[in-house]
Amino acid sequence: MAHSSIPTGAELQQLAIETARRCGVDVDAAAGDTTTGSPINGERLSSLAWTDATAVDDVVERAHGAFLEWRKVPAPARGALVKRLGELLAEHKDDLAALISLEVGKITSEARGEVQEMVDICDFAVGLSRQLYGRTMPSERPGHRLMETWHPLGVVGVISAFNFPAAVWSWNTAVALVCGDPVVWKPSELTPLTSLASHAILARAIAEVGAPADLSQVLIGGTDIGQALVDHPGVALLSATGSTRMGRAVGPRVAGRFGRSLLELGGNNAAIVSPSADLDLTTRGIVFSAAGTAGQRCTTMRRVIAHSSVIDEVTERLVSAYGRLPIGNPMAEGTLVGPLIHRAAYEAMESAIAQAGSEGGKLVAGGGRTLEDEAPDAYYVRPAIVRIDEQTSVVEQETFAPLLYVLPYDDFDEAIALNNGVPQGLSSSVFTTDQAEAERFVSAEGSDAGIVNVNIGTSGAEIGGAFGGEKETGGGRESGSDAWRAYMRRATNTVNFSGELPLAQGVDFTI
Ligand code: UN1
Repeated sequence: MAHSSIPTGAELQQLAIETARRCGVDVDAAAGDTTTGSPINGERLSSLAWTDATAVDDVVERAHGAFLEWRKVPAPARGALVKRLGELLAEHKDDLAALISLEVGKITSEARGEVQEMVDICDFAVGLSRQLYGRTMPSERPGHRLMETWHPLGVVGVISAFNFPAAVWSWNTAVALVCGDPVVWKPSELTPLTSLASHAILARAIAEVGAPADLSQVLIGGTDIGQALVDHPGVALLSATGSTRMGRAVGPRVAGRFGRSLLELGGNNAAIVSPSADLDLTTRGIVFSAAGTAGQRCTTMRRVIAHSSVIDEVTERLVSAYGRLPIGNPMAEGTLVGPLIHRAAYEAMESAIAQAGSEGGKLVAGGGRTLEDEAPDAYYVRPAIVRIDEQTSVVEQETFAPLLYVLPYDDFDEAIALNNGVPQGLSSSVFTTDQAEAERFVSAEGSDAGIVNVNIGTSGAEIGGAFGGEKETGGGRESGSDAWRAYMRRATNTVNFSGELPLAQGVDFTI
């Protein structure tokens, strides 16, 4: 279903410039000759100056200077900066959401949701600033105390992807700042305005509370900058979100210099639909996770594994819901599916559909472009569903587009094996009202993903939990729970107040 008309390039450019200015971006100073388009109409949105890898040494050195100051500030006082950041993000919620829609093509509600994640992680990090707990352990020696303390780690490099251009930075930054670490950010080349705006809002908070200006730096440019951060010995933690291919290049290089990396890579997330599932709820859960964000979340549902007794009904309900999805201008009210980020994403979707066809799959909904007359350079697609009997090689790949495979199973062990039978391990769900099935799915013998849900879809995680996954997803955890530990270094302290020198393990070393 086509929805609402597509705005012109001039309209979007005007909105982008005004909005970035309101967030505090010096648009004239940032101007340059590298253009970025909007996926809404495929036309030019911004022309900005790019920097390159030669800037990285100086930027990391300045960040290190800020670190030397910031690590001395008590953590609860560091929390005051993040508190102010959260307030300013809430004030600019509509502005940042507009920039996200303009650069990524997210519908307004989801773009606002992304900014809400930023506000939420700030709240979380402020609380965390008083809870960076270490343990004390009983020492085996009399008159000794054994404990651990957590200290700021150093400069954190953040490489983020186009699809969550602001929230992923904020998960890292809010937590890094309360942990005592400065951040150097290399955002996606596709989302420079959202990045400059987010950074400008933090820069304002930093100035207001009198924190070191170099706590936050952003580098607008190409992959050479990311590579320089990966290799820079001054970057203590490299937090990278993107494709598995990118992670495969980043992980070993950071490890090679004994740096720390936090990787959040591809997903190929499945939902199991059991015969007992509430199919109304299941359908809604699947459609949001599979077609929402035009299939461009790392948590997007890409596979449905449905019991053979319900697979036909589940498929029919999905096909019917897909037929009613309003596709179009993401900033228009009522739109649920915006454009794909670019032509390559569309081509990848089409080629996956073709490959699925050759591997025995049948396209039962969607596929192909829509609105190409109105917006020839934009890539609006109809979210697609492919029925396929086996988990063939195309099903094992992550195609970053709204393409959902529906597969059958007969017994629950087989469903779990299919869920786990892909290289990625980010998110997973089971729709069931059978408690034993739900418990098995979340147990050690169940889903092997980092996110394991019951009766909700695979996407849209809250910030309070640790976010990330296993296998080719990279193993990193960001955001809530105890993910903060990756941003600090732990020291184990043994303090002797006995006046004697008993050795551990009963060792005798009398001189
Ligand atoms: C991503 O797609 O990189 O759970 C992040 C979710 C969001 C974050 C997705 N909270 O879908």
